[in-house]
Amino acid sequence: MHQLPNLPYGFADFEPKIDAQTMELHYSKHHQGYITKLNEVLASHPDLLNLSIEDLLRDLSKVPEEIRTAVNNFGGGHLNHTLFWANLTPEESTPDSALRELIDLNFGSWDKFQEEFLKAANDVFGSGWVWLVKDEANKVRVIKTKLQDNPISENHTPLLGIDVWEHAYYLNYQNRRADYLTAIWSLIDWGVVEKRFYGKEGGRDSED
Ligand code: MN3
Repeated sequence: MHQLPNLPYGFADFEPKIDAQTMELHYSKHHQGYITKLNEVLASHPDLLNLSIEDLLRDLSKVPEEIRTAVNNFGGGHLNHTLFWANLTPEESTPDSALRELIDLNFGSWDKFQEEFLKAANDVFGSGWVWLVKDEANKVRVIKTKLQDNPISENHTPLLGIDVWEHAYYLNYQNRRADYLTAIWSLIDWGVVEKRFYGKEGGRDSED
């Protein structure tokens, strides 16, 4: 059975940038909702319940066609949010020199990276995510995904994922997605991004 990961901070720890009510609803209703539905879908396929969420989504062709869309939506919702919570920290976080070098190499400069990332996040039409990923050639780049698709299904390693569904910001920011993005940019745990690049941290969910 898939379960909510524990959060290493409290719901109110990002106030006033992200309000406690949004955090609580997002975690205990939205994320839990994806997990509940994923477990319901997998109940009829016990062999698949033994796979980690990453393994399920990495190769969706292993998932029977009649539940593939549901596994992608609910499983993606589970993995995306698991990665997202771990990407955030109430502590001060600055990218260290190795990560900065990597970004400079791939984007030209940190400012260009930030600009490209935030533009992509603003440009997501409707519900989706923006990501910094490592591709198969070990390059990092910014991509957008629709709904709850996860980059792992396209052979990309997600390093940083930001939720731009309205439920992530609407209570506090209404239609002002750009303001939410400015706020959340200041809450990113760059150490986690770097660990994921080097394969030291997977954002794996807790399993029974
Ligand atoms: Mn969400």
